[in-house]
Amino acid sequence: MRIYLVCFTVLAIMSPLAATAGTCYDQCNINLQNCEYGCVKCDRCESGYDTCINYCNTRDSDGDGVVDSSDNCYQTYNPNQADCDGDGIGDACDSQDNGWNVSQVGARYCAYESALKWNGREIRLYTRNLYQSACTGAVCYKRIQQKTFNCGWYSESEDYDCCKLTICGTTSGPCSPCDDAWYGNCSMGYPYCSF
Ligand SMILES: [Ca+2]
Ligand SMILES: [Ca+2]
Ligand SMILES: [Ca+2]
Repeated sequence: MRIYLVCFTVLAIMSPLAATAGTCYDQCNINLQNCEYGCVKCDRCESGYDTCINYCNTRDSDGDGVVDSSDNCYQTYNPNQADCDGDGIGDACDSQDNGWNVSQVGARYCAYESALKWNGREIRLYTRNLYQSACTGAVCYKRIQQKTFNCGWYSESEDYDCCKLTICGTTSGPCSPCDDAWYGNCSMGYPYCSF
């Protein structure tokens, strides 16, 4: 009696109501294991297994002409298989935009931060990188920390002079990294990248 129950299960998953592409093969394997360990007439169940796998290989759940095993959105009709970010998940069912590529690496400083540490005030200088989405063309930026140095017990109002003294060796005259960092705008109208 057991063999018929197992083989019935193999045949059952071949119906159009069978589950997703991922579970189609899983179900075939599960039932083959049942054949190996539970069936008396294993050849009969193994034949069903072959039929099951063949069905999985040729099934096209969403009817877009691409079989489930090759379809990058097997439950969504998308015959063009477009995948703008190249992550293997088609645009039609991809909720995550992974197509962000660096479009500009900033050499110019655009921001600084100061923080009190146990040994004094720490200054951090940043530059900006721009990223562009291969999917939407949208642009965003990220701040990239470039230099960190400690200003001892300078007060916050003296950070700028401390920066100039540390980077350029003097507090008089211009000092591009510090000038850029203090007065540069990192966002330039772009949003900060969410990734
Ligand atoms: Ca399909
Ligand atoms: Ca599809
Ligand atoms: Ca994708």
